[in-house]
Amino acid sequence: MKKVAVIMGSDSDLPVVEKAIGTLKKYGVEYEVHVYSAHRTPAEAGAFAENAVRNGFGAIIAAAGKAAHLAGALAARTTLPVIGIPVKSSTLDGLDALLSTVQMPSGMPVATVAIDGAENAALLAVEILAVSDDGLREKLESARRENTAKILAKDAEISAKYQ
Ligand code: RP5
Repeated sequence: MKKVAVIMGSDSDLPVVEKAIGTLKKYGVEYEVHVYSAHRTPAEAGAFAENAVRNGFGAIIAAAGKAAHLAGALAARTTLPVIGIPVKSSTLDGLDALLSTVQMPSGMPVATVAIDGAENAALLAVEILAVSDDGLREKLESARRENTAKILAKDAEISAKYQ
């Protein structure tokens, strides 16, 4: 199975990124975690992306806040799918990071999740790997069934309460 790379722009992003790591763990996906910044360590970030296919990765998750160019900078150097997590790490509540991550030019896609949406970023990475991995697909389908059952149980409880 291919690995997932989890890259964050600063160690201050870790509390958000940990949710993605936890989800990858839950699905038994191999991953590597790094701190590389588009601005502070551009050479290292670029080299990681350029070597990612050769190093066995199938998707890259990139989390950054403020002027969040990390996901785009990685996407510019690889044809692997890149998933951007805009991190709420500034006085602008993450809107700055959301716009910096999502507004990519044509030809250079980044799949952007919600502000601090680390769990969905990991699930999207798992779904990408599951395209060629039936075991992983079955795990995703089973989790969807569990979620459905949980919501329907809440529906039954709340609708009974207000009858
Ligand atoms: C971004 O700037 C990082 O991704 C982080 O979200 C934000 C603040 O970084 P620190 O100043 O906390 O290192 O590049």
